[in-house]
Amino acid sequence: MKTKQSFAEQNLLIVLILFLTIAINTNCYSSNKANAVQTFRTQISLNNDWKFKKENTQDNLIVNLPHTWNKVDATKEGSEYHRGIANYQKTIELKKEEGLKYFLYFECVNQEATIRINNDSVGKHGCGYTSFSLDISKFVKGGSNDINVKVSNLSNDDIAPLSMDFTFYGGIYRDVYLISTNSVHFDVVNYGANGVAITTPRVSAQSAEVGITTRLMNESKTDRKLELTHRIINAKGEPIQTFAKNMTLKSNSSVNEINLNGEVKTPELWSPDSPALYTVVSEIKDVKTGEVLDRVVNTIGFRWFSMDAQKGFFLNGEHLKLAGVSKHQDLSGYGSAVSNELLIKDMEQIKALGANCFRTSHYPPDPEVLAACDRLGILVLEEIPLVNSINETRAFFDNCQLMLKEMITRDLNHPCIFSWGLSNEICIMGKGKIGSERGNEYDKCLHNLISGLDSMAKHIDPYRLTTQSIHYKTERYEKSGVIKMGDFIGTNLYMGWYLDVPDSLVSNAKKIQLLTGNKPIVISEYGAGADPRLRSDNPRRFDFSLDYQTLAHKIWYKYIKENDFVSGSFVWNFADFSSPHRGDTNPLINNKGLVSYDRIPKDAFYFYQAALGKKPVISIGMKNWNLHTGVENKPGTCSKKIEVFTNMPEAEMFINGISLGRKKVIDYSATWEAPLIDGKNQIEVAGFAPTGEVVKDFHTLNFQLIPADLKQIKAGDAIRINAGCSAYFLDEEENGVWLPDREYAVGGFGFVGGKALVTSNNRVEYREGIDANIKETTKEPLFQTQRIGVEEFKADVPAGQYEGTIYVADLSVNAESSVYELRAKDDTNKTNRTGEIEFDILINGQKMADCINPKKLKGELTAYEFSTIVYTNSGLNINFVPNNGVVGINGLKIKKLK
Ligand code: GCB
Repeated sequence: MKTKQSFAEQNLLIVLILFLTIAINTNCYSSNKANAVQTFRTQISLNNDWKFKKENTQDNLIVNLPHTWNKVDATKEGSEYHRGIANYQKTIELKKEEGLKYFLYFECVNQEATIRINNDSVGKHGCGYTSFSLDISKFVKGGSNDINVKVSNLSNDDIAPLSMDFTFYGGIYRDVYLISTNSVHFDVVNYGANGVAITTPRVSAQSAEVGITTRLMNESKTDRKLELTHRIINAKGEPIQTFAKNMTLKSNSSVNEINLNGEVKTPELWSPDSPALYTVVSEIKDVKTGEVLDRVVNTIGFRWFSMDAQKGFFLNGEHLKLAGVSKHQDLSGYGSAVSNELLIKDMEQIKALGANCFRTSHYPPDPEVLAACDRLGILVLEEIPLVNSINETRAFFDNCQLMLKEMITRDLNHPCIFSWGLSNEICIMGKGKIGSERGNEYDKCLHNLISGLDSMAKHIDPYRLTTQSIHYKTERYEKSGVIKMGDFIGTNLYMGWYLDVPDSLVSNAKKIQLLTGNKPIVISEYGAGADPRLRSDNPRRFDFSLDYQTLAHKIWYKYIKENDFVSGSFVWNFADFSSPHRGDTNPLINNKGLVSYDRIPKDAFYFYQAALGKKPVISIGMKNWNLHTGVENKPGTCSKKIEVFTNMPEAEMFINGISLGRKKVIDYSATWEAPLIDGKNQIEVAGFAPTGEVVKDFHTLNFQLIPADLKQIKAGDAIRINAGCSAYFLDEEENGVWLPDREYAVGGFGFVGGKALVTSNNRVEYREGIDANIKETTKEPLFQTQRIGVEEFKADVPAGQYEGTIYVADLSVNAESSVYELRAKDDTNKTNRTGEIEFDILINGQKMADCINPKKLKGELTAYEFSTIVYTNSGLNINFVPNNGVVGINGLKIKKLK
């Protein structure tokens, strides 16, 4: 059972009584506590014990919220995740009391919710990311009440987003509450807000203007003389200012808006370094009886900001480079149904990264996330889920406006928010050719929609900046005029990933800025995919190695930092997330995160921590791998580059207690060639501040040293080669690391003949292997790459018994291309593809396998392994003899058994 923070801050007695009531009968939501008549609101979690049933299925489950029905199938290969309809049902017991009001508050349901109580239709909501409340007073009765929520995550042409590069999880995936209030109360059914809207129109170090708009209702049978008060309380719990007003509210009146303004002298300012917060306790009192009838609590903060096209962002009059990340809500093992505690943990990890800013891509987050940003000191750009394209209908327009209104109304009071995002890459999938009659018609609609949203945002909240995030192909934004809308522009730039080189990121941002009429600009997305299982000694674009991701971020960040016209930047993405159309190396996962789907930091995380962090820090980059391998290149050791990230000017590395020397740290990084021995290696690094402060990091790396002279290979040793791939692949299932592809050299091992299968499209001219998920394996990086035209594999091993395993998959088909167009259509260089293949295998001249045809044996894009045991007096020669096509091998392992 969960309670909200605002609730906890309310009358302690009521809280205790409530807990007692709940403890005695968890299903009884009573308004008549210990014979005391309830005077003001209660907010009770309804998260537990919902009966859940997917339409047209037999399963009847009991679930707790947050819940999504796509927790498992979103990342399960081989079938589409379920988009459909499901029902949630819950019975609550209520001692309905005359004069009390009852509401249901849904933090979020994706995407359409139809609510019935005791079989009466109560209401509907159609946006998967905003909160809403319903007045259920006239639908509930004393005794048992049946709440039914029908949920659909089917696509609906009237509701944004129409397409997306993320999973569209179905379910009630955020909290649900039952709120009861006195008949005189703050408005509850107010776009997810609590009836008290607080703005700080002008703030300086000397004073802060505060404007409070309150929505009050008297739904009682008599006119009431009331006192409205708002007490502002500082962090020490001291009231520093009270705004009050007496009024008479007519009986059964609808919403009354009361505006009060005032001033707070010498406010403690809110900033990422010092997120000073104040509490506003708002109460309605009956003047006659002195009884408090309703109370809500809000958090506010005082800060001011501005943005300049050349000089960047300023907070409280000081320059602040916005350095942030974007993030989706989902988490490995939970889908989108993530508890408040884990959502807050994410925000704490973002703070620990050193970020001062967060873009809530591509939709409003859970309210607890924003509360955490207020507390932690993280500025927020919050956006609606208007992504990729629009529909030119009234219903679609209305829905976009509703989403924007719900987002701003609910979240207006948060000091962390500095900007409202109106859309993301809205021209990536327009209708009609640009400039054609159809194109112009579409662009006109687009223009009207975005400019309407912009005006609406400014009307509801004149004190925040509006923005949009646009992609690099600007023609349609220019043609439609959308590029000039909003107070500043966000640009999603993937120079160095989908196209071009990392060095051109910022120059492209400049080009886009000029097209906006010189608006302030942020880089709202930039990033590179990285599979936590891949490392490369020679990183290159689209190899999905951790090393390329780090390399690119180092370059991107350097340019961003040096250029003041870039007000800020948001790494895409803080964490890996599920995306149903992705065929990257982690299937159905967009792996551009600085941390993995289960939040393990990648090397680039440590780089940013060093670059952004204010406290002295040092981290060994390789520490998310505790296993590595390599071939001996000096007697008894293999030297490997180990990179360290630190904000100290100098650092020193020790391997197994021996110093590798001090180095100057350049751009937060220093690299040593570390001689690694077979078995455990103790890595120690120390960073030295000029003040004498020393920071350290340690890591134990288990290293499998492959002898240069293979004659020294021992029983139990295995050699694994990831054919056609230049990266090392950490295979946790095998507790081993696959070596990059290699040519045979006398005394050693490797392939003879052939080359890596390389595909290309109009964005990426060189991608080893293919962009497709491979079935029946967890070794995707092994099976996605292939060496084609292979004749032979040779290993100069000593006499003994060996197991040889050959890994193949039919890669002759093109992967289904994503509806998400950032990854351009696959235009593979067909001459480089193997087509259907069939071959025999001979080991040391003896036929071991006939007619290996992966397509026939397993089907397209499916893993196939062939294993055999042989004895040799000396050396292994594995020959691949084609019967049909060109032989393609994805991996090869030899293991000395005896
Ligand atoms: C983008 C989109 C984002 C995608 C990202 C990517 O530009 O705004 O939704 O996930 O690119 O990884 O391709």
